[in-house]
Amino acid sequence: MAKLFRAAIMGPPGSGKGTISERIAHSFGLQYLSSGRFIREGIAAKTEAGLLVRSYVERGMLVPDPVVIRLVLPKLEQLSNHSWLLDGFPRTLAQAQALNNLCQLDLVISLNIPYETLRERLSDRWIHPSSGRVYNMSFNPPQVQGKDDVTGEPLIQHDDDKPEALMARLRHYKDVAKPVIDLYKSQGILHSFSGTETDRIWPYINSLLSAKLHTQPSDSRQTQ
Ligand code: G5P
Repeated sequence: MAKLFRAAIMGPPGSGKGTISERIAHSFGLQYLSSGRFIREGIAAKTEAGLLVRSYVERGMLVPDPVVIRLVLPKLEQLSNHSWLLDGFPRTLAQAQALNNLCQLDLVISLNIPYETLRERLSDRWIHPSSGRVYNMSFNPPQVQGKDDVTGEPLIQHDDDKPEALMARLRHYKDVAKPVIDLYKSQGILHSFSGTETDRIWPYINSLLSAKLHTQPSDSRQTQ
């Protein structure tokens, strides 16, 4: 059996984690898991955990570690024989340590995107709630304005993309991500990518993953 491959993608709100994750999952056949999507599904289904976390998400705050760890780790345990990509988890050192107790990551992608770019993108983001498909009115607009391309159902905006929640999300991200980034840097598995356009960052990530997944020499790593 081919060696399993476990990766995570980190970055502030709107940095393109979801967009790039979809491309990675599509190009490399990794199972894609998003902590934000699990959380939103719980809120939409009004599960016990969903009701508990709703107020955090609406205020742009991180959901408490024990809650999000209980939500994400069982999903990973179910994928013990699969290669996967994890979007949005771990966000904190406690989450990274909990993940480390379950498995060792092979690679962590970190996205560095300027604040102004993030603000512009998120104020223009539209979502198809049941599938999680993401649109942006200039970058990847839907074929029909306000409608999902596949189902034709209406698109919505996240509560946490409103300006006050967005500022709080960006501040939180900076504070809690640093120790996580430092941890993965010290393990030699962190790869950082900077830029203002996903389409310009993507080829670098694509070639990094091609090299990793086809066991080419590790010195073929590239960053922008
Ligand atoms: P999420 O869902 O993990 P965030 O806030 O980290 O949410 P978000 O907002 O989903 O991340 P993203 O995935 O990084 O952003 O970016 P994206 O959706 O792909 O792209 C953003 C927009 O920009 C889209 O409209 C896209 O089309 C567009 N875009 C992409 N690239 C370009 C480009 O090059 N140019 C242009 N013009 N546009 C582009 O988490 C949500 C909440 O859940 C909780 C927290 O409360 C969080 O706020 N949560 C957790 N709490 C604790 N611990 C965890 N591990 C948690 N995970 C989630």
